[in-house]
Amino acid sequence: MSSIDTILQEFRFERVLSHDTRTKLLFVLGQINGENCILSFEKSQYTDEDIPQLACQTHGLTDITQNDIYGWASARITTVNPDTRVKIIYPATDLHIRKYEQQARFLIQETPELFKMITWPYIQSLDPSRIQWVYNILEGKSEAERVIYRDTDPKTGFVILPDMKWDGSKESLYWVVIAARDDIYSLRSLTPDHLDLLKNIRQRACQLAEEKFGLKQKQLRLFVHYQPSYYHFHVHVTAVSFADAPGVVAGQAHLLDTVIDNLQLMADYYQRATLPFVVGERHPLCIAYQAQEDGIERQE
Ligand code: M7G
Repeated sequence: MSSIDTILQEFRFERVLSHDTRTKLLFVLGQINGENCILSFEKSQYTDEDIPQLACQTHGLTDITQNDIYGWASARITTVNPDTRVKIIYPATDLHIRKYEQQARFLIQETPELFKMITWPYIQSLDPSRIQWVYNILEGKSEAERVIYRDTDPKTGFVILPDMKWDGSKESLYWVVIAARDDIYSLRSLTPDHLDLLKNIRQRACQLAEEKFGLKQKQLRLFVHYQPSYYHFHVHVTAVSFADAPGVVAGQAHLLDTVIDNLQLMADYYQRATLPFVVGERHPLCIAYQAQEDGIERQE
C-alpha cells in the first residue's frame, strides 16, 4: 500500500461526500491512478499544551467587529500540536462511498424472517477482504504496537486497541475490542455460549480504562452496533463524557450491559427479537428492504 504522504500528494479531488459543520468532519472523494480514494479531515480539539499560547498565536484577523465590551473576528492560529486528523481509505469501494455520502436515513424493522431473507444473504455477499484489517490486527500484522491488550484464547479471547476514530484524549476515549473468534457476525449471532467472551471484554476493558485514565466503569459506555459496518464481532468502548461520539445513537448502539442481560434472561433473544436499525438510503440493505416492501405493495 502507498504511504499516506504519497496518497495525499497524488489525490485528485472529485467531490464532497459529506461535511458536518457542527463536528467539523469532512469526507471527500477523489481519484488516484484511476481508483477511488476517500479522505477525511477533522479539526482536532486544542491540546492542554496549546491553550495557554492561543492568544499570542492568533494572526491574520479579518471580519473584525466590536461593540461595547464585545468583539469577534476570524483568524488563523499556529498550534504547536497538529490541528487536523486526516484519514484515508484507498482504494475505496462503492460501499465505502455509500457509507460516507450525505443521504436520507431510514429506520428499518428487521424481524428474524427479514433477517434470513434479506440481511443474511447481504452479509454472505460481502467480499471477505472487507475485514482484512481485522485479521491484520488479530494476527499482529498491523497496529501491533498500538494494541492495549491481547487475549489469544480461541473462544473467549480478544484484542483491545485504539479505534481509528480516537483522537487520543481521555474525554473522547474510543477503543475497539475485536473478538478472536470469527464465527460471530453480529448481535444476531449471540447466544449464552458467548457470555464468557462478553463478560471478559467488559471486565478487561473497564479495568484497563481505569488503570490508564482513571475512568471508572460508570464513566464508560460499551456498546455493539447493529448493523455494524464490519461483520466480525467487536465492541465499542467510549467515555460517557464523549456524549456525541459517532454511532452512540438509538437505532445503532446496543449497550453491552443490556446485551448480556438479554442473553441471561432469554437464551435465544437475538434470534427472536425484531432489531431496528438506521441505514442510509443508498446502502444496499436499504435498497433491498425497499424492494421487498415495494414487492408486497404490488401484491396487495
Ligand atoms: P462498526 O460498527 O462495524 O462500523 O465498527 P462503524 O462504526 O464504522 O459504522 C467498526 C469500528 O472499527 C469503528 O468504530 C471504526 O472506526 C473502527 N475501525 C475501522 N477500521 C477500518 C479500523 C482500523 O483499520 N483500525 C482500527 N483501529 N479501527 C478501525
